[in-house]
Amino acid sequence: MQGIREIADIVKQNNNFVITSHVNPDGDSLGCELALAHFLRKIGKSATILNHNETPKFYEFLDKRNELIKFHPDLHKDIILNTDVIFVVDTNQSDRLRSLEKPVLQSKAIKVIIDHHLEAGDFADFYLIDSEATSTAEILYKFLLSMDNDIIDYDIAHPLYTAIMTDTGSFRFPRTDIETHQIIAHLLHFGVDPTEVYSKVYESWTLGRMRLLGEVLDTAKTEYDGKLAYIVCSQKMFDATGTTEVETDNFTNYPMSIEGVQIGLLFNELDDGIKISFRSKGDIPVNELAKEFGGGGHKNAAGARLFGVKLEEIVKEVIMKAQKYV
Ligand SMILES: [Mn+2]
Repeated sequence: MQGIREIADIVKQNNNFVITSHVNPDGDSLGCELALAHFLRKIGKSATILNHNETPKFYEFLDKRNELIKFHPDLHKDIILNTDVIFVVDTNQSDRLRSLEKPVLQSKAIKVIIDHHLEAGDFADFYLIDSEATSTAEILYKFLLSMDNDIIDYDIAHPLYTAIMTDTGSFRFPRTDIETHQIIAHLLHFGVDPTEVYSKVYESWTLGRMRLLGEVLDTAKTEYDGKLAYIVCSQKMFDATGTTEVETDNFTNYPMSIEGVQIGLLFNELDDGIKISFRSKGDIPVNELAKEFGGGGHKNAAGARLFGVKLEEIVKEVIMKAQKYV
């Protein structure tokens, strides 16, 4: 991987590190933050993790030492401005840092991105990107081993395992391969318990989330001879079930599980706009479709956010434009 040596030197030559990731953090972003912070402390550095959002409930088990800190400008802005290095993991777009974007861009710290998404933005100094990797965690794993072959322990393996498990949909998404399983096998050597991790992430639903899923599935429709399926989640449903957007994590898998579906869509109506999640099978570049709405992502998984638009109208428009992809 390009950049691996330069970034290793940056780690060796500096002492204070801030680690952050994208809005609405997921298993990959949180797992990478914690693994990287633990690694840095293990080699004698100081590391602070700052996130735009609070940690979702079902990922709190990863954070036994309360290291995942919700960013407050008054309390934490100076940490970002005065640190030596800022690591941004699992995104390469500065606007996805939300409330951290401004201080990160203002900071004179060396900015390093570790990520597996396409079309990197250009706000950082160094990039460690592999868009073929299942997860940022896979890239981070290789980076950590390149620095020290013996560095991995339970506290690094546990969040990395969680990150890879969640970003591969429990080891079934297309880019899961021999190497992924080899990395997982290695991580299991350090005492990670697959049953525990799966149960903490996927079997810790609230009743509200279950009811939200029920309401969302009720909206399922297909188009184009069953090749496209979509579901819609409205603000009313969030209110009625006492849930928030984070709890729609993985809902996109449901339209994809209808036989014959090649494109699956989830429309989320949020306070300030509409979030669309795009999924596809095989060679359908759903990131191109996302791009038509100002979004982006991977070939088989992408997203877009639109502001100042009506839910019903945007649903119609996306489905119309999806026709040439099915
Ligand atoms: Mn990821």
